[in-house]
Formats: sequence, structure tokens, C-alpha cells
Amino acid sequence: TLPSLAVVGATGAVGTVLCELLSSRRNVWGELRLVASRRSAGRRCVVRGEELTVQELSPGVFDGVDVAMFDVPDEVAADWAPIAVKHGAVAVDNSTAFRLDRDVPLVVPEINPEQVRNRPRGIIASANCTTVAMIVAIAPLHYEYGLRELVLASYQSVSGTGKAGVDTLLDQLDRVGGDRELGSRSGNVRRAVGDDLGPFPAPMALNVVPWAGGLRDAGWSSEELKLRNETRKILGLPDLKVSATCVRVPVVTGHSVAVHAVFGTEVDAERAREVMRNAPGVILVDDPAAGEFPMPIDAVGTDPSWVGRIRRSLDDPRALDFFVTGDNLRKGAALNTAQIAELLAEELT
Ligand code: 11C
Repeated sequence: TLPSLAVVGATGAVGTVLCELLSSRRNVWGELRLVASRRSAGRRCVVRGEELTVQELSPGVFDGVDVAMFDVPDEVAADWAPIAVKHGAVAVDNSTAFRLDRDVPLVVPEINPEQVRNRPRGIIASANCTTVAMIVAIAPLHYEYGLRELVLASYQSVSGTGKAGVDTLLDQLDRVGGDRELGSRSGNVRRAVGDDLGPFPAPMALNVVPWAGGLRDAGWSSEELKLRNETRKILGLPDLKVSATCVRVPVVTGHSVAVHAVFGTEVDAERAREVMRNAPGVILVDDPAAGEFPMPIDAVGTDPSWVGRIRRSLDDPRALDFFVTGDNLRKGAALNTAQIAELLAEELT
């Protein structure tokens, strides 16, 4: 019999994409259970052509479950993933709760699939969406040239903060639409947008906000630290130098990163393009003369990281600059956890 799967957080922004993926990917699952908070319990969702009723999260929902995927807030995952394990499931968690735990592998299946077997706590973590978009491109370049340092600037979409972020941006765009004076004087976008900033510290419409996540020591944001710490762990480079600036932009879905990568050996832009053409999970879109760039409006709803603008640094023959964009809800979250779970399904079948 095929292994059973529980999807915890099935009705959230990532859970919804996950249910779509379960309907479109090769079916490796037996029984499927959709699980959510009390607020969403009782809703009906169609997955794989079956109508399923969403069950309320409780210890009993894990009875007889082989794999439990969690797309829920950190504190919910921290409490409930160990409960799922106690009930006999392997937990695949997409929150930050376990990513840096030494006894929990942090897996991006294109890069370190073998790590799924190394799970003393019965938990496997899936990486942050910004890290995932960037790392599927950077890993093959690291194997080619030996990575020494990353300098990153992210352009993160509002769906990174869930459905509330998307509603906030779309409501704000309604409020600013049609006023051709807006943006030409300090403060007038703030006045038009009003006080409801949703999950953001500043207006998102007609703006970019150099902030994502929570405040950490010395002025760094949690998102910036995740890019550094998760990249180091996934690549197995504990001393890699990483400096990131995370920025929220008025894009609904699709996180992008401008990358300056310094390597141990001299690089060649054409060879780097060749490496990207052959890299799993990457699509090369790099023809500026034809107006072809990797952009979130094109990458949304697709699986790979879109990579382009590849250039050798003018001032350092060992450095490459490029731009990468990927669907943060798909490969950045739902797809990566689905791929990890599929590795487990293979092992358990
Ligand atoms: C954002 N990257 O764009 C965040 C959302 O570490 O899984 C995902 C948080 C995480 O706000």
C-alpha cells in the first residue's frame, strides 16, 4: 500500500498551492488528510479529484499517518511536528522552527537529497523561500568554481507574509489607482494608503520597503540571517561569508535576488550560463538584447528558479553577478516540501 500523508495548514497560502501540486504531480500517496486550525476545519477541498473535509489539528489526526507536512506558523510547527513524530509519522516542516537544529536536516532536493535519511528527530526541514530560489542556482556554480562569498539583495513579494499581505497590497493599489500626482511629493502615498499597513511596516503600493521579517541583533533582520545561516547549512560551508539586504516589493508572488558571488577561481560568464542550462530546477532566461530577463510575473506558477543577467564582475575576475527569481509559494515552499515528502514516499513504499 502507498504511504499516507497529512497536510497540516492545508488552507493557508502555501497549503493551497500544496493541494494543487498534489493534484498535478505523480501520485505517490495512499490516504490523504487535510488538517488546519479550528477556524478552517470543516471546509471542503478537492485534491486528486477527491473532495476532502479539512480536519481540526489534534493528536489523533496523526494516527496511521506516514508523512506529515507542516505549512503553519513557527510556534505551531514547534509544538506539533514532535507530536506527529510521536504518533509514528515523519514530519516535513516548512517553518523556521527546526531549520538550524543539528539533528534536523535542511533539504533542497536538487542539492542534498541524501540528507533526508539523516533525521534523528524524525523531522526534516524545508528552507526559506528566498534561500531556495537563490540556492538552486548558486549550488552548481559552487561545484564548478568553489564559492567564497555572497552579497545579496532580495526583492520579496508580499505573499511571503501570507494571504494578509496579498490583500493589503491589492487594497492599497485600489486606493492609489488613478491619482497621477501620487509619488511625486513626500508623504502623499502614505496619506492615500491610510493607516492600514497590514503585516508591513510601511505602505507597499508605489514603494519598496527595505525590511522583511523580525529585528535581530545589530540591525539585521531575521530574513537576512536566514539567507546566511540556511545557505551555509545546505551547502555545508559553515564559514561562508554572506551579506544580505532583504527588501519587500509590490509584487504579489515571486521572490527575486540580485546576487554577487565571489569564487575561489576565475569565472567565465558563458561557462556559467552553460552550468545554469544543465542545472536541475533552473531555467536560464538571459537575453537582454531581446528584453528577456528573469521576472516574477513570468516565474509565478512555474517550478524552476529563473536565472539571468549573468555577468563577470568588471573588477574581480573571480566574481559573478546575476539575478534570480522564483515562485516563493511553489518551489520556495509547497513544491520543496512536496519533493522532500516524495523522497520519503520512495523510501517507505
Ligand atoms: C517572507 N520569506 O517572504 C518570508 C516568508 O522562513 O519560511 C517565509 C518565512 C520562512 O516574508
